[in-house]
Amino acid sequence: MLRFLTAGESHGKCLTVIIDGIPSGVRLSREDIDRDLKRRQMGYGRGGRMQIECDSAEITAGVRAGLTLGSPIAINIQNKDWENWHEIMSIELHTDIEQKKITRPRPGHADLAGGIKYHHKDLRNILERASARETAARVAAGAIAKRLLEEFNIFILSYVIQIGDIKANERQFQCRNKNEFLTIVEKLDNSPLRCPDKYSEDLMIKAIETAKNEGDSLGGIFQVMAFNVPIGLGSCMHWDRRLDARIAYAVMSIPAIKGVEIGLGFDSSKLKGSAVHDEIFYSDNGFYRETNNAGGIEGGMSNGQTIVIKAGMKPIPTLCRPLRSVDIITKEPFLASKERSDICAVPSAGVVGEAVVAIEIANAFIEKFGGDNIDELKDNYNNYMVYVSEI
Ligand code: EPS
Repeated sequence: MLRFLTAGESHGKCLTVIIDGIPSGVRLSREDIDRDLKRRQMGYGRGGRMQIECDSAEITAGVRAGLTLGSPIAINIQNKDWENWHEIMSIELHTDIEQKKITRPRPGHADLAGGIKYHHKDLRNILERASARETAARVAAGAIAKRLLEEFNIFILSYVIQIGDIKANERQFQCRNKNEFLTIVEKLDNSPLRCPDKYSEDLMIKAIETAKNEGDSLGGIFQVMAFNVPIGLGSCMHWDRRLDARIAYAVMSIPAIKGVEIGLGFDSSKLKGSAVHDEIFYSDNGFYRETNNAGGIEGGMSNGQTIVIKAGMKPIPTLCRPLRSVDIITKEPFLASKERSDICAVPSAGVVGEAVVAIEIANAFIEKFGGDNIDELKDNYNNYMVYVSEI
């Protein structure tokens, strides 16, 4: 079983992630992880913090001579901004801390519920961990899962399809091999919002500019696609083994995500069955479909088609424009506002989406094909693929 845990506060010294269950013998370098950490930091609409940070993964365990050992892999990602916060975030009691207490919860954030739940009178004790900074650690874990999946020609990418109410034109991609994948990703990463529709992207940028000038923020929708996933990952036998449920859980756990769809998603509920279900055909190459409304998953199992996931992100709750709230100590009303904030982080959330989907697919893959070592996993996978091709 693949599992991981993250630790770290947004302005603490570093983020830490431990990922367990990766078989031995997988080629892994710091660059494999840093590439995705950098991609998560990009995107038009990020605030001042992204100019401070330059995320990089220090691998401290689980890898030797460029290969995974089969032991837990541990990674640290330094928070450069910690230099500016080390007194406030000090592990030991610091005299200043009382004066710098945060007692004013921001609407839409974890501040109020977390403060009450954990008995904190200083809301910094909540917001530091609830911060989306934590997703850098998940991206590091996801990069390792992606590295494993790449050994089996499985590739995962994401792009932005909506910012606020501006929708991009539908675009589908094909990634049959690593070259095709790299070409598409490079193109997406070189565009400011990681959106393949240039015309809509310009409108989206203008909408972000307007939101910025108004002290406001914007959400949106990103799409994640997983290519070449073999048929039969996940299971119809138990609720908690269904691949769509596991993916939805993981994507929903990304901060600010409010909705997840697989394939046609909510739209399928408006259509007749004959318009929704992907008819089955057979040729010399085996079974095939002409449509992919199911988004690559039927009965909780991958069906061999591209897995397609959409996630809706709410607007970032930290605003420059004041919102009404109440001080938790004095109970006085006040206007919650902040000078430094991201305006829109949907492109970054897409990269986090890739990571969590990669982890879920890698987990289901390991579950199906087992193996403590990559060669064992490959043998099991290859035998199964021979069986599939002979049906
Ligand atoms: C975040 C607030 C901002 C974001 C941060 C998430 O940070 P700060 O409060 O330091 O300005 O930039 O995101 C990251 C640091 C990151 O790496 O994504 C929040 O409150 O969730």
